[in-house]
Amino acid sequence: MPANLPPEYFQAEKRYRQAKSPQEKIMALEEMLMIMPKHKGTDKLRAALRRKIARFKDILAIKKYRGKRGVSYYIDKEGAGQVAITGLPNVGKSSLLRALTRARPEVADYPFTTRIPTPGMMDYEDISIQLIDTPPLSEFAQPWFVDMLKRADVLLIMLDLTEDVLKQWEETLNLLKAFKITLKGASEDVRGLTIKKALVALNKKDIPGTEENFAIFKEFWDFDIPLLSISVKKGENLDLLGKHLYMALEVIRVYSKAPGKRPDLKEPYILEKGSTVLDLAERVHKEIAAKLKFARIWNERAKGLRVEKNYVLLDKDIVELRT
Ligand SMILES: Nc1nc2c(ncn2[C@@H]2O[C@H](COP(=O)(O)OP(=O)(O)O)[C@@H](O)[C@H]2O)c(=O)[nH]1
Ligand SMILES: [Mg+2]
Repeated sequence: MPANLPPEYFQAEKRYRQAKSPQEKIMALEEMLMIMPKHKGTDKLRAALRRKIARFKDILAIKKYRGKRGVSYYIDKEGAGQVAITGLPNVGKSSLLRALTRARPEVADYPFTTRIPTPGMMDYEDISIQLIDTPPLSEFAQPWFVDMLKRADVLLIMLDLTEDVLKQWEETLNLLKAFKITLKGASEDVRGLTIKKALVALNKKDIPGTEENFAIFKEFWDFDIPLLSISVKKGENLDLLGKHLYMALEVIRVYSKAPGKRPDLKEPYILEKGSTVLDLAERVHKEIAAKLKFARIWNERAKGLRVEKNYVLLDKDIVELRT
């Protein structure tokens, strides 16, 4: 702990310790962060404070309601997109959230450990993706749970390679269908169903003999849905999983740049794939969008190329909006 912290810092820290709600904790932490001098010696401490703030913000994202049908949950979207982790009991959903985020849902080797949803933010390159750990798929699912799956941008379906994977896959699809959900690329008849983008991860590949199960499953697989074998326990293929999740979200990140200045590479704008220069301008500021004349683009191929308002942006473009 650096010795040169001003007394105001310790007052704010005391307020943090005594805070009763996540909002109060966040306020006190933000004060501590503001007061703390910015230099190399405080880098770690400031990073730790920022992590704490982020964790309380995750907690705040869960909204709990008590209604006629009992307790309901709703999770505000954050970051580049919301991914609901779903699957039968014990496939490793909660373990995955623990491995990829700061969230700490309970993990146990008996089914139905998870009864409430837990969100967490996963870092992917320079952005973050929101993951939600959910209760297992079952015919007794609560209405809020079905709504949560329908609302998510992507479903990450997990299967357990130590069990009969084909049977689990069929059961998973049938349960989703009972909730009126189908997966993009999984069935022909989609009338009356909500279509969700999905990714399938077969977990526990660290267990000997499971490669064969994966090989057989891949043989059978003729859906247009990405398939991945992972081990949460050993951290195998989790990088690949992050990349696939990002691709499944179908978003791009672009960096804005003011004329004559360096681009702000810290905070990309996240836009839907297919967005144009004008879409970006609207996100940046209404007035800029109204006065927009053209833009200049920097990427691997172009260095300051002039483009028009309807130019379709690509992931990682640096854009200078000209009014
Ligand atoms: N061998 C192995 N076990 C795992 C892996 N991931 C999770 N588990 C175990 O599987 C059990 C169920 O995990 P949990 O995350 O609670 O599953 P959930 O019910 O889907 O949330 C626990 O005993 C975990 O330790 C993995 O990659 N390999
Ligand atoms: Mg769980």
